[in-house]
Amino acid sequence: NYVSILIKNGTVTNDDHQCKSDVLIIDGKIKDVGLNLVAPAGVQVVDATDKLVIPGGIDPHTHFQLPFMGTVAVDDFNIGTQAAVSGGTTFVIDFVIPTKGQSLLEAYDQWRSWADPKVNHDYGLHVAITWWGEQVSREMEILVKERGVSSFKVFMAYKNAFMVNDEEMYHIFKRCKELGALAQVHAENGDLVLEGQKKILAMGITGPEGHELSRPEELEAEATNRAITIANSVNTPVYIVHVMSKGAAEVIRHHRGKGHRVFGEPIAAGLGVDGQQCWNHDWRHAAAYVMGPPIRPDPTTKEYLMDMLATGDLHCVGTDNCTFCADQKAMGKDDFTRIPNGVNGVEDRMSIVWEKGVNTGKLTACDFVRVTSTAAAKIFNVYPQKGRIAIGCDGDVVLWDPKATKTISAATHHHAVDFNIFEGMKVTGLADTTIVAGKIVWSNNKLQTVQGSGKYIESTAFGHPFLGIETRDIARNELLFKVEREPYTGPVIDLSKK
Ligand code: DUC
Ligand code: ZN
Ligand code: ZN
Ligand code: ZN
Repeated sequence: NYVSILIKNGTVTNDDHQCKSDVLIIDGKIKDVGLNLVAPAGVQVVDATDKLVIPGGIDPHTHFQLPFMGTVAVDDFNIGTQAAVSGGTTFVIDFVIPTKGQSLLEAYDQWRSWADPKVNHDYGLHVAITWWGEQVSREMEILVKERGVSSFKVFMAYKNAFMVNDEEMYHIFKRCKELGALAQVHAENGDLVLEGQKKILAMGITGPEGHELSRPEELEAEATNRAITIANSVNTPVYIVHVMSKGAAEVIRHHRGKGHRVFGEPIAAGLGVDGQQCWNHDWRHAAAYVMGPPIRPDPTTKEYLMDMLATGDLHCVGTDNCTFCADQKAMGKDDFTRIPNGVNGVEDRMSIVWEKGVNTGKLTACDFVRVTSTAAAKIFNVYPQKGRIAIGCDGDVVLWDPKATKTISAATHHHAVDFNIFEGMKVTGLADTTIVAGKIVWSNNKLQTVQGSGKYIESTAFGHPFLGIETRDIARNELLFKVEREPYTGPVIDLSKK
């Protein structure tokens, strides 16, 4: 029972093209894009004068209700996806994280059972590989061929929990190559993080400021270089999640300059704030900014990362949304190594990028769509079902108001968490109206979401990071999705060549 909507008088903005156009959505899909479209009987008309009509945002990195560091993240799949749509995001890719020794399929089923009844918009899943063996190798293939998983993440940190060593990483990347799946990495030298934590605690530093001191950016840059080196050794592309430092970004740029296929993901926290917040005298305030890898204290890091997005050296903006309330953060009151790592971001990501990217003149409106939506859709192979305004694409559309302003605050946000790391930041550029599968779920500052209405979206293994306007299941050689009519024939950014 999809609703039909005609969006009139807006400026349709894709990653590669911008023009005045109406957009007709019927039965959850975009049916027509063009000037002076006439509303068929019974269709709701929405006026988008002075608004950009953009593909719904895609957050490729969330951890809703993640069991982590002895507690569980408070934004669950219901609240997390409500926060998402209130900020203009209509698709997230969360991470299945099996424990060491656990069946990947069992963990995948676990995440599906958490998410399916709760999501207010579509979602996808990456799967973390936390151990290695025959069973893992077999289950990776089943995930790719039968569960729509096309990306696998390894952790180089969180020793004794999720971390894998170089030998395991080599085998996992090799398996990704065989399956055509994309390898993703949390890049920090986990052995040295542990030693650094012991060293800083031994110096008597137990507060949140000890977090970054114990894992400086060299440990991120070193691991980033090592991950790329191992990926290159098996000739498979690699995607670095949460690029937090200049050092790590430099490493990525260096390898890309040599023609290696590396993708980098800055996150909202890293673009919006700096790690000096961890020195705040209010413990709760300081602890709220503790995440891994740390938000760097160098206040120019965020502008640097934005510049790298503008040039295409970094690719899409995630959030690592993984939220813990004050009482949970307080588990680390006497020992920063016990502060649950994680920050908010899924609600504010789009506005942070507009404010820090477009309002500063670094990004065009098309760039904004690229880094908040289209690049992720292409890299994770759900394009153009997601990430584009064109005939045949999903009716996940946002009316973006470039002039609207708000001051971000925990008092008004839609997260379950009791703190917002962007508290007090004034942003200009907001999601005015968010449409999910042809239904308005956010307008006039009110949510009208339907819990459980979102669907799990299968992705397909790549073979190639950008398959154009057809989405093919390489393993089964089946055409899964094709736009009905080619909407645009101009140049298309090929991420593999950029
Ligand atoms: N970092 C975090 O801050 N939280 C969840 C997992 C991670 O890698
Ligand atoms: Zn991580
Ligand atoms: Zn290289
Ligand atoms: Zn993460």
